[in-house]
Amino acid sequence: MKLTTAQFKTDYRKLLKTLYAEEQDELSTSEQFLVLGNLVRQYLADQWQQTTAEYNRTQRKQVYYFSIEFLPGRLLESNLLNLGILDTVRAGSKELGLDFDQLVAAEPDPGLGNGGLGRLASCFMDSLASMQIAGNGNGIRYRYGLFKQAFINGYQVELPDDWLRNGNVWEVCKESKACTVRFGGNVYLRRDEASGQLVPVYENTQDVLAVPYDTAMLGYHNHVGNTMRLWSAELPPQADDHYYTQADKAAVARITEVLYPDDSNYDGQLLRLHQEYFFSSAGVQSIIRHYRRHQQSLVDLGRQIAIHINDTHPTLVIPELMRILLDEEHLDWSVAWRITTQVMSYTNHTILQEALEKWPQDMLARELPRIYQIIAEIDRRFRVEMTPIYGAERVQRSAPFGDGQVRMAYLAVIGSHSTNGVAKLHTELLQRDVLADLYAIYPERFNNKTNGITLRRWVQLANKPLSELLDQQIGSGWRSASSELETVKAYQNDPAFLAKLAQVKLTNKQRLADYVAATLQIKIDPIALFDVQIKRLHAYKRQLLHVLGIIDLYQRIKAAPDEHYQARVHIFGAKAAPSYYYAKEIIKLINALADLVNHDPAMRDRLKIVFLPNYSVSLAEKIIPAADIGEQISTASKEASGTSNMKLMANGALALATLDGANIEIRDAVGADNLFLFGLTVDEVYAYYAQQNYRAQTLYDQSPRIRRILDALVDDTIPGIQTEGRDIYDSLLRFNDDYFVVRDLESYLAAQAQIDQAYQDQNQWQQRALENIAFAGRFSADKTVNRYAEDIWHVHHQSRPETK
Ligand code: GL7
Repeated sequence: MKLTTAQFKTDYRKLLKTLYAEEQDELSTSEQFLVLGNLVRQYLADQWQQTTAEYNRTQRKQVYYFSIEFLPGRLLESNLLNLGILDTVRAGSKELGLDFDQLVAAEPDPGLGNGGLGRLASCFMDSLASMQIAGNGNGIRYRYGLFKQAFINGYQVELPDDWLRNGNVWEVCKESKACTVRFGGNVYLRRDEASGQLVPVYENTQDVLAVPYDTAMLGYHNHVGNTMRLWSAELPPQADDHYYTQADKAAVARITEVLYPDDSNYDGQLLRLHQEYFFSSAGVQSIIRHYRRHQQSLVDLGRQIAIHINDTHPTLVIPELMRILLDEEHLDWSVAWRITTQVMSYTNHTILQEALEKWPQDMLARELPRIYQIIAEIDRRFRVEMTPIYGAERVQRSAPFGDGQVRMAYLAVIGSHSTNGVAKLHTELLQRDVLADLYAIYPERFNNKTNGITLRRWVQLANKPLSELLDQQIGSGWRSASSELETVKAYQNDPAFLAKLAQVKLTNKQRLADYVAATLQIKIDPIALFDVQIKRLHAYKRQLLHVLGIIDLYQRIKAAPDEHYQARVHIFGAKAAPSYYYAKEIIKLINALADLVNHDPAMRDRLKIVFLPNYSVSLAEKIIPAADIGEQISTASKEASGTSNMKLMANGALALATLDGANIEIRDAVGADNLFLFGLTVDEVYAYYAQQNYRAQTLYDQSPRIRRILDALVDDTIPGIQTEGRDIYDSLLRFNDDYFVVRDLESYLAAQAQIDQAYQDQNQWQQRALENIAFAGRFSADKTVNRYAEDIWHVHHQSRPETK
């Protein structure tokens, strides 16, 4: 859009007066943010309304991305960037005497997700709009986001995230578009006298009103305003013969009160089932209601809409759509089923067994009786159709019902036309292992869609110094077509450019150092190598391996203090699920080790550990541009894809990585010389599983170095971790190290030694950084969503700035 600074200033002053009736200097920073946010809402209104109108007028195929988590990050700056008025508003703010960066930081960061899965959904929302795809988000408006993490005496404590306290400038409540979601009660089918059709009769249900809150998702410089719709649970309007109590109100509000803080872990709570059906049902109802306003027949539904199931949490959209088609639209089962499978597609995000959702059949029958009947019929027909072809055993292993449970991933594959994994290796493992039986039955449904990230947030906004340098060197075309980043390779042997790249990194490291000094009172030197590991705390992600590497360095410096060591700062960001005891012990270990190391004068600033509390999208934006090394060290096969690996790469960090998830494709893109690989391969891990011959204790017995490192956990080297140190030590030796930490330790240490060596040659290091930046466009979410659009959703874009 077009905007001058003068116009902006006038608009700001006027709105300030309307909203607050006060002088500018009376306002707090967060009130100033609210004025600016509301103004930007006005600026984007045209674009948003016109897109919606255009979608209604042309009846383009709509994609609905159903996800129980979204992590959009702060929206002020990204909306300004996408509108094309970021520089104008920054300059205008300055002239108004506002501290723009402070206003940006005053926006709450909506924590409506746990980690990669939720952030991926938000990268996709940004890319759908930027790629001119008619894409809509559908999720839950949690009253409280993921907990805020604090450390007390080194232990994680969880504080409530009251993100809506000052309201949310971006959302619009659409009360008139509310729908009713039914839970519990009884249901039976009765033949309607007049029409002769079977209709379900519901008794004693608990009805919940789903109220939608819409937020605009803007495209980059293209006048597109898509919608993310988040549902909130309320009491239905009061009936004349019934009065609600305060307790009724509280019971209903509970459904959308909090996000489940589990990451890659299935939580079998009843409330979680209610959340899943709540947003699945509300979403499907509103889609069909909207569709019906413009179309006569539902037979073409599959050509007009696509519903995407982001992990199994929204899988109940399948029986819910069947319910509407059968009970409300009175279609035959076979017609309804054809439409449903045409409309639905599913992404799997993990192979961890503990994350595969299963609901007890009796629970589903009690809580969602009609939905249960429909799933039972899906199960019955699947068995009837497939048993003659594939045999009873395979069918029993792959049907929706098994062991008294409903297996949600199986239902998702059976009730959709596409199932994809999120990296090549992950898709292979789905086909070979986790979903092998269904792959045998429906091979044509399986496909890979490697994850991607939006470079608009992760480079343009998070790393302005790098963005400006790239503009100077290769022009600004990369900002809309990320493959143009590859042209920067032409400067690989240009020492002046490499020096500038190094300077950019130093600037970002200084900025992070200032933040660390201000928040943790730890002084770190930007000249040191910044080695970063940022992700949820999980045994399979192996923060412990990183810690053991630090203990080794600490012991080496203590033993030979006068040797030369590459100065290092090890930076962690990680939340643990509140009930994940082992992960919390690792947090305590990292903090205790940090205390020891950071206060030991013998380290002479050659080793520092920084564990930044409350890792979140906005903290990631500060850390990633400052990283020299990004650790992606999961046990091979366990990390489906990873996405911070892509963000770090785009910011010129070199990966220290196992051959897992998307690391493999990053290696293929940048070449093995431009990252540091170590550790077991998937085949080696699987061979250990098959042969059951892994013994961590033997490795400990054979290697003095491993022994010295592990012993530090239990010999009081690290004060304050009596229980934690012992538990962790036991997890490795007594319980035989589920994630092969000990097995990979020496290989990890060797890779770290290579890194120290490589870092000495700064010219060559910057060449490697450049290579990473150059190929980051391959992992742009713009490309990923285009592949979904073509292969899975079959939607046509108006025009596509970027293709495969
Ligand atoms: C995850 C995977 O663990 C992660 O590897 C992947 O990058 C992400 C997005 O596809 O999905 N699966 C999962 O359950 N969570 C993830 O982050 C929470």
